[in-house]
Amino acid sequence: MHRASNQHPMSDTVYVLNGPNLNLLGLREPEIYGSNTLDDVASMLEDRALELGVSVDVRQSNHEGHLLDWMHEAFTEGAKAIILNAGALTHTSIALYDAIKAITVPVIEVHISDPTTREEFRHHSYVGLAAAHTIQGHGVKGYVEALEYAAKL
Ligand code: CA2
Repeated sequence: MHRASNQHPMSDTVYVLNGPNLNLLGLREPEIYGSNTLDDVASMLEDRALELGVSVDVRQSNHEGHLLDWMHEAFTEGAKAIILNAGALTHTSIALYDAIKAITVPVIEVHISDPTTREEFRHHSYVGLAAAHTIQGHGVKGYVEALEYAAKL
């Protein structure tokens, strides 16, 4: 999934990267993640981005390497910020931690649910150790809050 809203310099572009299984958003487990789809989230972000004078590029992949490549791309292209919901890779991926440390683009970690109130294995976040800011447990509106935070950077 790849949705860009454009006509802005790259320095105004916020990458919104979503990891494994987030393509199922709104389609499965609505009691945990709500009933909005990732396309709905992309539309919400595009509307808010217009108001904030930034642009968003919303992507999803089930492959860790794609997320890493996109983070490197955001860095080389000079993106303003990255909003990252790495899904379960949050709790396992030292590679994502290294990527966040390696690039100068600020990364804002987002989780729809609050992983710290769920199973023990979700309590630790490699992404959170390196991210500039974390928003979790605010449902999909957490993405919009992350965009507002990014726009102020
Ligand atoms: O709360 C979040 O946003 C999570 O990042 C979601 C991940 C989970 O592993 C993290 O601990 C917290 C899971 C993404 C799975 O997404 C689905 C969405 C809807 C239905 C099924 C899976």
